[in-house]
Amino acid sequence: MKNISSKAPKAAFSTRAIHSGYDSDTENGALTPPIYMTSTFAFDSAEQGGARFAGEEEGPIYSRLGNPTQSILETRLADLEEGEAALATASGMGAISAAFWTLLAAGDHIVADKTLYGCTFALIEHGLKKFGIEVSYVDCCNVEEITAALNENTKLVYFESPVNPNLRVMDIQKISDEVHRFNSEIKVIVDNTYCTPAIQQPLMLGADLVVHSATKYLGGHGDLIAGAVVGDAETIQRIRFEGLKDMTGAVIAPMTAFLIMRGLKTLELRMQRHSETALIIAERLQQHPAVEVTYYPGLPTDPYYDLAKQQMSLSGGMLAFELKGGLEAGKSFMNKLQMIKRAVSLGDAETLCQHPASMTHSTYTPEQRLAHGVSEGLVRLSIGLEGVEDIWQDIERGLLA
Ligand code: 3LM
Repeated sequence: MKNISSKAPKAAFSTRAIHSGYDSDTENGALTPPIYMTSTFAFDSAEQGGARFAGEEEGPIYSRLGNPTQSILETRLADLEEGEAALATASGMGAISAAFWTLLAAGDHIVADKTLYGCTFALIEHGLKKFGIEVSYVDCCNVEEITAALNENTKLVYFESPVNPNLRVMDIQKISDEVHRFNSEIKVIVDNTYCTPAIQQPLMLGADLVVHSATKYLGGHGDLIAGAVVGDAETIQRIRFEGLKDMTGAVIAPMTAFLIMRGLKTLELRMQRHSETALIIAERLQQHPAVEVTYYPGLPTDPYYDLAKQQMSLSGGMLAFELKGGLEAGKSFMNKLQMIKRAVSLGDAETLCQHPASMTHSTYTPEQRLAHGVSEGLVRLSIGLEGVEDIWQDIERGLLA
């Protein structure tokens, strides 16, 4: 089967997640894509090498510039996110930093949501700012706050939806429309790690670029670190040859690209199961007397429920909550868990529990956490693929404690 995505009518998401970008006819019939474990590629002639470097002839050169296994993954990711092109990277932070270093220069201004994954916040706060880029943190749930912050130097608007770790949801379509009305050149970048394209496709809602930590649901098995940027072909090409090739060198390993493709085959199935179980757990947490507040956009009482229904096909596997006893109760809950692992990361088959203030969001100072909406007592759960009653039994044990 040739690149299935080019056939009309378009194949189903799950079909494309399995087949897109790979033609077994050209690979000795191999069912799964070969892993090209090579750092460099031989040229037929000096002229051919020169032509490849000059961009006059297509073909591999050196694996920091691209590798055939990586290319199959990139075609597949672009297809699933409905983008023209994708770039796979060594980590989610590699993807975000390659995009930032390509699109920004000293004197530029960016608008970012006030709550970001801890290392993304640190990259902006300790990286971009050091190199003369101005930052406005705003509440991106309030589109007027974004438009009020835009100025003639603004080059990009950056947010996660839902947000790690507090699960606020942004109106991607409205933000993209308003930002582009102000200046169509400004790039709206959405971190789609929590949803994956199986749930939400920001490019279809008007965003310019999507970034991912592929370490999470895309890989799906907790056995790799990787990232991706998806968008229009011209921008992705720039990020590949500036931000990736020359500035970060954050190249994905061929074996890792293979493992992500293995994960993608079950992405839609997994997201359905993660979402189903997370909703049941969120409902039970919400009703539990020890719980002060539960954050999950799939709960009808959640302030983001309607918006999430509009732009997400499922509610996802991530939830967070605060216990009535605050920080101490949260820690004691975590220490009582038996099956559920106390670990950062998310999107794995195993249910994981972590404390953002002292772990993923410890890059913020306590004052910054307060200002940026990460409460000290918040506990985050990445709901896995185990049986729902087994997950609940462990959580209930923790809550009783
Ligand atoms: C975490 N997050 O446990 P990598 N964007 C988002 C993310 O959640 C992450 C990245 C980007 C976690 C990692 S904390 C030390 C563990 C929304 C990562 C960065 O570079 O692939 O880790 O992605 O929340």
